[in-house]
Amino acid sequence: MFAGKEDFKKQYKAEFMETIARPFEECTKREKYEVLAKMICSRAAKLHTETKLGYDKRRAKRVYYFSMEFLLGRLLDNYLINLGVEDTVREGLADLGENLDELLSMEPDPGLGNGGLGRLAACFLDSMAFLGIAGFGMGARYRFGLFKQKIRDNQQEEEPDPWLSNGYPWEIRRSDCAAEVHFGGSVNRRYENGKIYFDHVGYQTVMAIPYDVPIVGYGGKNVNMLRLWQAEPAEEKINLDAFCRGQYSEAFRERDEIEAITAILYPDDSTLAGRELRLKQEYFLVAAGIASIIKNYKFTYGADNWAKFPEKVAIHTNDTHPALCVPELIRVLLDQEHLEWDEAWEITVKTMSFTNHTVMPEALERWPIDLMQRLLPRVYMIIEEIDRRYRENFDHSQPDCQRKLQSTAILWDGQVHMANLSIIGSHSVNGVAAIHTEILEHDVFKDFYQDMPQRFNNKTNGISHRRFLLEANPELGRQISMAIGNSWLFDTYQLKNLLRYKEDPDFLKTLRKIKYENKCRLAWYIERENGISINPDSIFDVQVKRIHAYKRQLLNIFKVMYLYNKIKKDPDAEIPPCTFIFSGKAAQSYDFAKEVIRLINTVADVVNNDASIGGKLKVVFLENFSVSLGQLIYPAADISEQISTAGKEASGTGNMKFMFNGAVTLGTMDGANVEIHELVGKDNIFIFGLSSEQVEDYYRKNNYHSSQLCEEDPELKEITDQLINGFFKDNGEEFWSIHDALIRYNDEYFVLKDFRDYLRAWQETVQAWQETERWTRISLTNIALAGHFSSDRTISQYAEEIWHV
Ligand code: 26V
Repeated sequence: MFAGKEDFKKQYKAEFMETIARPFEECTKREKYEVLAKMICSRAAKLHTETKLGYDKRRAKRVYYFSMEFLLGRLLDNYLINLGVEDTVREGLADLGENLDELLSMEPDPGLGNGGLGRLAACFLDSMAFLGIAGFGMGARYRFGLFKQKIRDNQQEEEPDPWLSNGYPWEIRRSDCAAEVHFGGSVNRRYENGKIYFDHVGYQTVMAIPYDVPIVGYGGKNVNMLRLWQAEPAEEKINLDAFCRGQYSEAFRERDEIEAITAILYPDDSTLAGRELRLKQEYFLVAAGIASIIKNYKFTYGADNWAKFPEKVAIHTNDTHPALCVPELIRVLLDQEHLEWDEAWEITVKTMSFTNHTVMPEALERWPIDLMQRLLPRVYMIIEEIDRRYRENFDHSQPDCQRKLQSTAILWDGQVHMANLSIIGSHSVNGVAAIHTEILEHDVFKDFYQDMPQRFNNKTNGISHRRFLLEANPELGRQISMAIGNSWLFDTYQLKNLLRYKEDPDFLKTLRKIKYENKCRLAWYIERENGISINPDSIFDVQVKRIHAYKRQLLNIFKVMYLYNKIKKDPDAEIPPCTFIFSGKAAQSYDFAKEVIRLINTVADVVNNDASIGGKLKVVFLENFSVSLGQLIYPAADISEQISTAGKEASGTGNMKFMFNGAVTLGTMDGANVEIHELVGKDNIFIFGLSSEQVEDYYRKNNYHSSQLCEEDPELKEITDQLINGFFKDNGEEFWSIHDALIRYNDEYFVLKDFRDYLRAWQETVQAWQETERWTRISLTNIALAGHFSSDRTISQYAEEIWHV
């Protein structure tokens, strides 16, 4: 790419006159970033053309990964690393008097996702590109990403995130690949030559314009594409009459309505409000994506070669959000390509696969039938037919058949059950961690599992170690490579060779030094952002993720309240200096989660400003969590808090990001924690709390009584009382809703029940931390065994066992 730093400098400087017609010296830092990014993007796009030629030549099977969310994070540093030119560019820039890190920080972090599901999709793209799989992302180009979180008066406030306002250098608009999407209208049946045809008429046409973002694989050999679709009017829709009457909003109404489809990411990952716009978004992505797949397929394999389709195309749906791929593909095969139902159905099921990411019933998608019918009349007809055939083949003689039909049918109670549609319409259904898949098989989807066990499988999540270790923690990356060579970058299992250094005091010391420096880096950030001064020698105890009742940030802050109360009573209590770090967003309408944020910040105010505790405890809530903020936080953590109620967290991926960076897990037997525990063994992780079986047992038998438990435990009682007894009076309202959830509504997530065991495990963790050598060995063991949680491993399994590529 660059023959050396001189060559880079020459090309880079020439680029300025090309793109902004001003010399390097006269440009702002943002412009310097933009020119550099644009330059790397166009090189990457060229490499993509070569990659694609290779795929075409090989007639490689294509994988299309449909997701309503892709949380890419910043790309420039990642791509410089993947292309192997980071040092060249850094040195070249230094010669020009510029600092690469400063330019990197100019890049917007596109928040096109809510959390784990969206980031997983981005890690998968990275791994597919690295592994040379012809994998393409299909997503939406939201004009506003997930809201910007501001903390004011201890509370979350939401502000829009217009991430595109300065342009985005990584995208290439492809008007030539536009697709049409049809909404509304009605369907006419027509009988011709002994065949029934369905004509969709009177619809509104929306244009889908793709913006392609190159996905550069590590090593720079493969460059794939993420295709982000934007909604636009078919023709410039302006009502001139209204305009002339001065009624401007009316004049632009239809255009605005269409553009609204990709205006904002749906920011609630806890409940489906059943909003029409969200359904429009889902179908928009699906219809545009399927159209482009079909076009590409016909171009390569001809217009009547459909039987081969599942051999050459795999379509994967990231949760049920793109579940309409099933009826949409059938619709195209029937109405456009004139296949018979049986053939279209077989092709579709063989092509489609589906991942479930949650067992929380309120997050399982269901759409009102009347809405679906009005918005997507033809697609709905097909769903109805799938449901009819499913019921026709259903064995009505089996025991319990009515209940079973109710739990598996697509149409029930006036709603379309999207998970059931996905399962019936796919050849593979997977969960994202072993325990999660077990729960799907034996609980959530047990009736399906009974009938078609072969359809179910597990694919434990993974993360991009190149972003979350090599890029986020370059010094650790360097030391690992110096110790064991750099093969771990493409084969993460090689990290286990680090175990050889377990008894090497120098290496352990180096690890401590790296951690210390990362903690200093985060401490500076905290000082700058929150004005709180942090002791880098304190324990960094970190919980960063979306705020949800089941993730139990509440349990964590109760621990802080407990410690505070303890020090207040006994100033000599033996507690090492601790910094409790929280970060994460709550959905706008999730009142409970927002109260938890307010509680954390209120406790922080009290604790941080109480001189009498001698700075032993500090509590920090970092606003506006994002991929890039995560990259700063994970490398600095000592303790990784993974404390969800057992059975509720499908996998978690933050747990893996911490692990790669040598943080030690304090967690429940939930999600992928179970597999971390299995790998590192009980001496290298701190486990507490009810098991998922115990949790289920309490629900079933209804024999947990939180208020009684609270009465019996004076220290716990003190904490719950502090929520409402004026303890925080100077800091605003009492926390009645939290108190109610715990006491009146019987603590659905077992915060009080797990509290004592959590404290016990935390104390053991802190004890281990104080034994410096032992702790560093635990940390090293975690890094050494993290290799299993690379998304390269996950994607290899998807490729082999689901997509057959
Ligand atoms: C849910 C919903 C439901 C209403 C419609 C909009 C919407 C958007 C996002 C979501 C989130 C789906 C669930 C999710 O993010 N699950 C997380 O997936 C991670 C990757 O597999 C996994 O590690 C986490 O445990 C799981 O909570």
